[in-house]
Formats: sequence, C-alpha cells, structure tokens
Amino acid sequence: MTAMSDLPGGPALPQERRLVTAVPGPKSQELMARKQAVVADGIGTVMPVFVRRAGGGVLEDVDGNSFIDFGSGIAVTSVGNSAEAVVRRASEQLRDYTHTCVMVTPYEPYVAVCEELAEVTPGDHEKKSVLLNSGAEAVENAVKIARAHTGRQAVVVFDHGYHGRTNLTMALTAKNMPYKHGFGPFAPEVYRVPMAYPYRWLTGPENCAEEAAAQAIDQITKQVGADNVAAIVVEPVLGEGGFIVPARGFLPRIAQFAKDNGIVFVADEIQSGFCRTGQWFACEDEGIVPDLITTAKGIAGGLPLAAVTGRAEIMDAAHSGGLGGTYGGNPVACAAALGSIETMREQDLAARARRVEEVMKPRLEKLAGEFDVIGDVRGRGAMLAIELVQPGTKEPAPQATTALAKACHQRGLLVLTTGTYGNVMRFLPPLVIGEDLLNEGLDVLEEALGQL
Ligand code: PLZ
Repeated sequence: MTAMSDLPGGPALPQERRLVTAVPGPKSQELMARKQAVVADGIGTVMPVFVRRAGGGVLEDVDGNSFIDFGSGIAVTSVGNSAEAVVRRASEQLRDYTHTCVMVTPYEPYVAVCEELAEVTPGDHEKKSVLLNSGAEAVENAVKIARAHTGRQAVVVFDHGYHGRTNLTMALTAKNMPYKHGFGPFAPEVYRVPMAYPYRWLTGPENCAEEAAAQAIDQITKQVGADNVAAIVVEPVLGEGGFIVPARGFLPRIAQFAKDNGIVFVADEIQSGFCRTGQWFACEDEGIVPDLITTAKGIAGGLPLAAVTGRAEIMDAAHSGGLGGTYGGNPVACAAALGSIETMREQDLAARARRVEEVMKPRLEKLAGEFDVIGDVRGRGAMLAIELVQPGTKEPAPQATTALAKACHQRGLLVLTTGTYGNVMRFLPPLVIGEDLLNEGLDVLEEALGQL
C-alpha cells in the first residue's frame, strides 16, 4: 500500500500521529464548554476534541494534535476527508447551482448517480434508484416501496440490527439504549427474528447458520405468516450491533426464503457498502443479489446522500409523486458522490480494504492470543472489530471497552466502540490510509491493551 502522500491529489496534511497537548487540549476544552451551553445533551461525543482539518488517515484538532483515524466518521470518509475528486466536483457544482429540488426541475448529477448505482450494485437486472438525505430515510423509503409493491405490511428485521433513529427505523433497530429508550411508541408491524451471531450462538458457531435460519424462518411463518411480509431487512455485516458477520450460509437461506415467498429482500449496506468490506457491497461475498439495497455513508465522501436502489419493477411500484423530499439527491451531494465513486474505481479502494484486512487481522489475532480480554476478532476488509469479555468467559466487558477506547484516544488513535453489549471495539479506517499509520495505530492499541 502506498503512503497517502503518494496518492494523486492526496492532502497536504502531514500523515502522522502527533500529540502536542493533553487530550483534550485547552482549545478543545473551551469549545466543549460552548457546546455544552447550546447543543442539546442528546448529542453525545465519542472523543472530546474539536477538529480543525482532516484528510487521508488523520484528523488534526484545534490544539494541533494529529490523530490516526480508525473511525472515518462512522464509515463515511472511505475515500479520505476532503478527497480531491470530491472537493473538485462538489466545488464546481457549488458554483453552478446549489439546489433546484429534483421534483421541481431535475438535473443531470442526480441521474448520473443513479446510473452509477445501477452499475456498481449487485445483479445485472434493470435497476432504478431514489436518492435521499440519510441512511434512515433510505431504509424508510425501502419499506414504503416494498409495501407498495407487495400490498403487504409486515417488516422482518433481526436481533442486533440497526437501521436508524426515525420513528419507523427506531422500530427496526434492536437496541434500546441509547436509540429508543423513552422515545416510543414505535411503528407497528415490525417483527424481529434471530441473527446468526457465531461467537454468541449457544450451540456453537458450527450450527449457527442453519439453526438461526431455521428459527428465523419458523418464526416468520408461524408468528407473522410469510404472506403478510412485505420486506426482510438485513445488514449483510451488522454495524451498530457489533460488527457481526452472519455465519456463512445464513444470508443465502434467508434470501431464498424471501424469494420463495414473494418477500422483498432488502440489504441495508449503509455501513458495509461502497468498498468497505473489500467488495463494492458486502452481500456479494455470498453471491446475494438483493431486491433492494440501501446505501449512504461512504457514497458521497462525507456529504449527506443516501439511496434505495433495486429491481425496476419493484422501485416503480410507488406512484408518481409518492417518493421524494426537498433535498433528497441535492446536486452538491450528487457531485460529491460522483467524485467519491470515481476515486473508489480509480484507486481500487475495494483492494485497499482487502489489504487493510491483511495487515490488521493477523495482528489483532495475535493480540487476542496475548490478551484474554479479547474474546473474538472478526469482520471483513476495513470493517474489523474485537469483542471484549471478562477473561475466561464470554461475559461482555463494556467498561474495559470504554477504558480501552479512552486510552487509545489519549495516545492519538481515534477508535469507536459498538455492539448490543457495548463491548466491541471497531476499526473503520479510511480506505486510503497509509500502511505505516495502520501499523502505528495497532502499536497504540497494543500499548493501550497493556495498560488496561
Ligand atoms: N443502517 C446499517 O449503520 C447508521 C449510526 C450512528 P443515518 N449507522 C451509524 C448513530 O449513532 O446515529 C446506519 C447504519 C445502517 C442505517 C443507518 C442510519 O443511517 O445516515 O445515520 O440515518
């Protein structure tokens, strides 16, 4: 892997870890006091430093500290922050026009993004797309479209699933705290079934795919009735649930069940998509062609854009005027997406994600051998994680996870935690990160584990 400075259009930002103050430094602390006075407490903070610049594999704060970025703004800046093609195309667009509303007078960048989506998503059937502002909005629209197409109402989701914070997507999301607590009542006709979580499957990982699929299908047929189900919505690699890679064979069985019963199979690739797992989309790994796919995050290099893409005959089920929104598919966000997709293609970022796995996974596995607080190492491509447990058991260790994250932050490594039990540390570096920074980040993790 080339260092960031070798990349065409790489940012001028020094690609280094550098600590010049304590973390957080005085300027960040000052800003934090301002934030606390005027920003609602509901908006939490993972690492209490304020950013000044970011690019490649680093984030620089207002005090001059430079952090290795293992978070990418939650899997968004896969092409790096302010990537050259994203900035160039979005800037040109800003000069031409900022907004017309696609429902008032359409514009070419919207169509071009939908053409790209038809090209890069799995399957060679005829596809159409609708563009939205956020991942949650994409999932909501996928459900609307599936209901319009099937004339059915029920939606099936999985244990540990995450699909957003709006009312319908809160209902689709599994975890209560912090996403749902006190925010009900939730949308009806949502049914949750087991997920094939290999590390925590009671009879062991070998039986996990088959048993979980059998239980899920049994619950759908006996408790909901397959004929009532409009959509099955699943993340091919689960994000907020803990970077769970469903046991091999589980997803194909669920997809086949959906097909056999006229149910729209929706792959939520908002976190796992756009090269993150080493392929354009994670569901390609088991050859799954979803009926609909929801995307966001990595699609536009940091500008807010999301999409539902799928079989033309399903997408067209919603009547004219039935889908939309003022800003969905904003031209600047579309231009950024075209720049982001161009970068992924030109720099073969899927291959870069595979290389991230090659570098990181063996080292994480070695750490798991040395530190018995690490119960599991998993993930694909540049979507990797460790699950922390009480040594010698599978009892989740959320406090140790929080402490480890904090120790990394204080040493200049930005990491995020995740998981139903809050005990998973996830690694989501920008796909353009230099290999030296990847290794240095792992050195920091190792040191922090030693201090734990
Ligand atoms: N579906 C699979 O990962 C967003 C959430 C962070 P929005 N995940 C990050 C947080 O705490 O809010 C996500 C996802 C999957 C849907 C979404 C929702 O996407 O763009 O945040 O609405």
